[in-house]
Amino acid sequence: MKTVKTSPFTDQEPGTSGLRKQTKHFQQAHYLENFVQSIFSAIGNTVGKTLVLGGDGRFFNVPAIQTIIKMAAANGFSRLLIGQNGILSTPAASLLIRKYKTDGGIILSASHNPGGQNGDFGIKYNTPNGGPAPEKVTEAIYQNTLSISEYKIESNEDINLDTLGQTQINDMTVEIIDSVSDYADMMEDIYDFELIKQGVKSKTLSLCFDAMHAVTGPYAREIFINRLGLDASLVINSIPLEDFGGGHPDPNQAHAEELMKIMNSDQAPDLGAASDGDGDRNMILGQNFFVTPSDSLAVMSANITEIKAYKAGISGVARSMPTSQAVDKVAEKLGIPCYETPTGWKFFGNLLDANKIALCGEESFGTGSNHIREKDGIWAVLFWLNLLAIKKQSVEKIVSSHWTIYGRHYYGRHDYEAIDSNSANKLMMTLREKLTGLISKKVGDYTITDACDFAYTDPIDGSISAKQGIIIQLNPDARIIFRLSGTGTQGATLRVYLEKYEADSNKQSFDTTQVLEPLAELSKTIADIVHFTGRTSADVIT
Ligand code: VG1
Ligand code: CO
Repeated sequence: MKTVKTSPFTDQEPGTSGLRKQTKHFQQAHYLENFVQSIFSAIGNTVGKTLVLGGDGRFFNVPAIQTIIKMAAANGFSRLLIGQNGILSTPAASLLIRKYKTDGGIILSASHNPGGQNGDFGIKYNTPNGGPAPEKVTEAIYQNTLSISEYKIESNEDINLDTLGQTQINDMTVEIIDSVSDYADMMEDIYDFELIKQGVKSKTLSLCFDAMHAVTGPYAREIFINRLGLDASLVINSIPLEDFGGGHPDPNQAHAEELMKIMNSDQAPDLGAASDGDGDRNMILGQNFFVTPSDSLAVMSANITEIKAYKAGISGVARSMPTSQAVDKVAEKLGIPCYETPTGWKFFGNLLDANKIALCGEESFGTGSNHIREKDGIWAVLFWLNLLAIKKQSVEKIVSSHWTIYGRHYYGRHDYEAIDSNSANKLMMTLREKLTGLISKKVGDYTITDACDFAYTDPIDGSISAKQGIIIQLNPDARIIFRLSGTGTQGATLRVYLEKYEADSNKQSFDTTQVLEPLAELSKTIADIVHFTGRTSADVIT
């Protein structure tokens, strides 16, 4: 065992979902090691403890795992559960932590960020409940990174990650486990696989799933092809590649091109779906029809008791603040609470653990339930498959009927990417300063009824998270939200979220871009976007 002298890096503060940097940045000497030792120090007394370990298969995944194995051995861990070939989707890792009751897990992923030598890499620590470390833990890790002076590492040979089985390093057992089977079994417990299989056999149910060359490929092949009998040729891009085939593994209409083409063609299957780098996001499509993630959450909530695992009903729901308020309407009708949390899955953990909620989601293509403590891409796709098998209606029909009952929330997120960090901070600061002055102002066809900076008090542990995004509430019912991304690695990304409610069923099938155009213009004026960013329009609209 070696103790290696090191000195702090000042840029290891975890963001919305772990520490993310350009891969090359991660590869510099001691960078990964410092952060891992800081996680271990935050866990405290690591002797005898156990961890789940795996990643989304991107470039640097395997070398990072080898390093972490050596460090875990040197820090006295008793057991590591590692996905075969180092592969674990984020939801699968969350499940394994819970199922095998480990002291948490380390997931190597930069999620939807591109991978490869010139892409991004990331690392996150999940706590024993299977969920992303809450802010008090990430803050402790960050503080440790600022004072670290040494780390411990074993000098053993690399472990073979390809073969299932156990290896011993001193007192630590390294167990290579099947990455997929526990997860696939759990999906069978939640959903009615028999019913879906009948639909597939009778050719009344079909799916195209795009794994985007990322981690969900093996999961999708096992579940959709082997267990459900779906058409193998429609599970596309299902071999995980270190650079995701040069693509951007973010399941949205802009990045899942191949899938969009199939779903907008005459031969489109009933359901189209995609997931991201680490398998926690999902995009849901019908034939020539896009379901916004916010609507998907609302439709799931409204139909939750149709699904085997939730037939007794659910205690409550939650959404992140910028997510549209479609789910609120459903909760109101069901008579259950709807919580509004800051962006990032870590804020749902306490609510799920305390059984205040059983279903939650984010506008950024994330939905999940109390089955694990992460958002879950394939789980969401199966939810829709199961729902289609029950309702025997098209995706579009299900969603438009939903709107007739609850009203439609037109929704769009406008991202200004890789802008100068100082200018982005100035934009937010300037906006914050003028908030109170905005109230009651008439802007275009709207009146500003409220303007505030979102702060969240966790109802379970009372912890406070301030400055989570600026909300401009408008009358007639619409919202504009401004916040800076916490997952990017180059400059800053400004996210502008636009939402407009329409109760009139005669006005629910308009084009989203057109409906939101006036709000997009307003957002530029309110935040002086052109002045601060030098951009006249957003780079990506989802
Ligand atoms: C983004 C999304 C957020 C999501 C986070 C992690 O964060 O907006 O909703 O939880 O990514 O998702 P930000 O700070 O860039 O807006 V993933 O799939 O990276 O684990
Ligand atoms: Co992800």
